[in-house]
Amino acid sequence: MLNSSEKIIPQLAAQLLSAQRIVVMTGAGVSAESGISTFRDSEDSYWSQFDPMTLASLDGFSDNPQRVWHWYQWRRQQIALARPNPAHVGLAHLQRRLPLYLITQNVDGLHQQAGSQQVCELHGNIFINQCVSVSCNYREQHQDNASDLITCPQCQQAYLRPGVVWFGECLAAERLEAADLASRDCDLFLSMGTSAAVYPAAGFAALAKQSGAQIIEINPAATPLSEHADWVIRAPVGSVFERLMPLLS
Ligand code: BJW
Repeated sequence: MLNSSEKIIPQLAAQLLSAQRIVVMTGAGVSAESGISTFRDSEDSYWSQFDPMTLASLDGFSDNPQRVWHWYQWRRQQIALARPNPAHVGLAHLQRRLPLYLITQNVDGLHQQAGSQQVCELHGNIFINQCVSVSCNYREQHQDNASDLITCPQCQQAYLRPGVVWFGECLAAERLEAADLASRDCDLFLSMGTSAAVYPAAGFAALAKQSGAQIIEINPAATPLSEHADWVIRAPVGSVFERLMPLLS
């Protein structure tokens, strides 16, 4: 059901206050108002400009590690300048007050910067480096001054790569399981700022729905989830939180 009337924000506030277990799934649209590009939805988005398999797959990295590393360096610089917006801040506030489990596909760490303590980072974190070799478990926090490719200091054989999940790669089992369990067990599932196109993340709303949860989508554009959602709020998520938070504080 599409509902963009003025009443929708008070209704959302009431749903949040009465829910027993809330799951929020965020995507790139939640960081768009912090100035970070999305992947698919506009001419400026990453996959409109660059080939995803060249930059976000292990094959792409193997073909040209330098190209991939530099792209991630450029994104790290953009992200380092970004600040949490009203949606990140509002969600952190809600997490302190309500039984809210936060799942994000974003790798930018802005939820944590806004004060969210527990965040299930499904696609990893761009400020982690890890050894590309599957037989080496080396991981480190990325240092700002590391602009060139780094050889793994542990195995000394392979390059470090960003600690994000690329196409064709499995998500970390413990995060996948935690997100799966929370989605099956919630009574309110909010999907915000995601095109709901990338699996397995896009499948969690369906798991929640099968368990009887209400599904609410916040996104200015239609997605494959829209027709399955109980309500859709067609607005930028920052403006929704600016109107929502005064009703909850
Ligand atoms: C706003 C807004 C505002 C804008 N307010 N909203 C089942 C079916 C079909 C395919 C598959 C399947 N299972 C697996 C696959 C393959 C693949 C996949 O899903 N492909 C699809 C594209 C078809 N999945 C995988 O490969 C995953 N791995 C996996 O499943 O492993 C098992 C396996 C192994 C081997 C073989 C097969 C399976 C891994 C997926 C990894 C995704 N990685 C990326 C890059 C991460 C690193 C990085 O950041 O560089 O993750 S791709 C990119 O997409 C990134 C995002 O997290 C992800 C989702 O994007 P998101 O967040 O939804 O952003 P957008 O841009 O798509 O949408 C933004 C939305 O915001 C838009 O709707 C706007 O309207 C909205 N918006 N402003 C509110 N102000």
